[in-house]
Amino acid sequence: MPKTIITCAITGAVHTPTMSEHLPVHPDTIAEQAIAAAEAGAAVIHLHARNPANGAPSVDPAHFELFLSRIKQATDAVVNISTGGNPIMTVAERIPAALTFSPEMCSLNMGSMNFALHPLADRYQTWKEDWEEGYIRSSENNIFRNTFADIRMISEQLGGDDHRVKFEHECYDVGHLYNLKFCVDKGLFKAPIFLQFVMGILGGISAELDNLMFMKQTADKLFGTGFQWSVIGAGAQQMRLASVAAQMGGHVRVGLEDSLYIARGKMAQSNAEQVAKIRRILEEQGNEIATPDEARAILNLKGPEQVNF
Ligand code: KMH
Ligand code: ZN
Repeated sequence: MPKTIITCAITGAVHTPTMSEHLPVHPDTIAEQAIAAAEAGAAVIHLHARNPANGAPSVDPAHFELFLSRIKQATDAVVNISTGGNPIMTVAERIPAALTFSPEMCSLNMGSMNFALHPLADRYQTWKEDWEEGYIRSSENNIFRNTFADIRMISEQLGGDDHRVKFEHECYDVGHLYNLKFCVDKGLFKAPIFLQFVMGILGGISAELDNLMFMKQTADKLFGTGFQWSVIGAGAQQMRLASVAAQMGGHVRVGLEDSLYIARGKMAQSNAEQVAKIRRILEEQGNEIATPDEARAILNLKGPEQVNF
């Protein structure tokens, strides 16, 4: 069994300040929670930025700059910058931070979808910030745009010799695996490709074990041995899907981007708390946790000395 890479997604663009006081939305808390998550065992830190003034999702390189070098100085974790950024923006708007900082990894979303968060809005009567309710409700009618041309553009701009970024291919449904297969056959991405099965987002496949099996079987059929894979169980299924994925030879992603909870009905106090929990579960079931350098070897990353922050 290969070692298991724990990715921790620190803040994302799904949850808003009202939803949890523990969600880091300020550069200081993003940095502190990222460093603590790495110390708890996360080899990869997946990062979005927030506007420090109001906690809104931001793709501004100036907002990333406020925490990237702090994280790099304090940990040897692999930094992964999101190119999903904010589901209401185009790809061209979402990639300047990745182009500026040239990280070892970036996310790459493998299809267009109605990335729907609107059912969350009915849980809250009042909101801390005035952007939150409209942002969440408007997702009912929003297409998160990731066309084949967008995907090719990201691969050319970030995957080529200038940046040599390794992608976390976010696949929200089985069709996204076929989109990726098409791109691999066109020569856009080289093995080992790194698949992230994103399960439990409304608009994509649900977070059920039989769907996890189907995603894995389809990946095996399409990519043979030329891939590594990981799973996000968004919301309540986070720990369950992660522990099963690791038993199947997959890697795992946790973090407050994907779930605000540590157990049924209990809010997580931090990203590190989720990392520590999945680490305990995995070690109990016999998985060994990959260090950042072991993750670099498994995923064939360019190395921390090649980034621009
Ligand atoms: N928020 C996750 C469900 C990205 O950053 O590119 C998907 C995500 C997208 O992580
Ligand atoms: Zn993300």
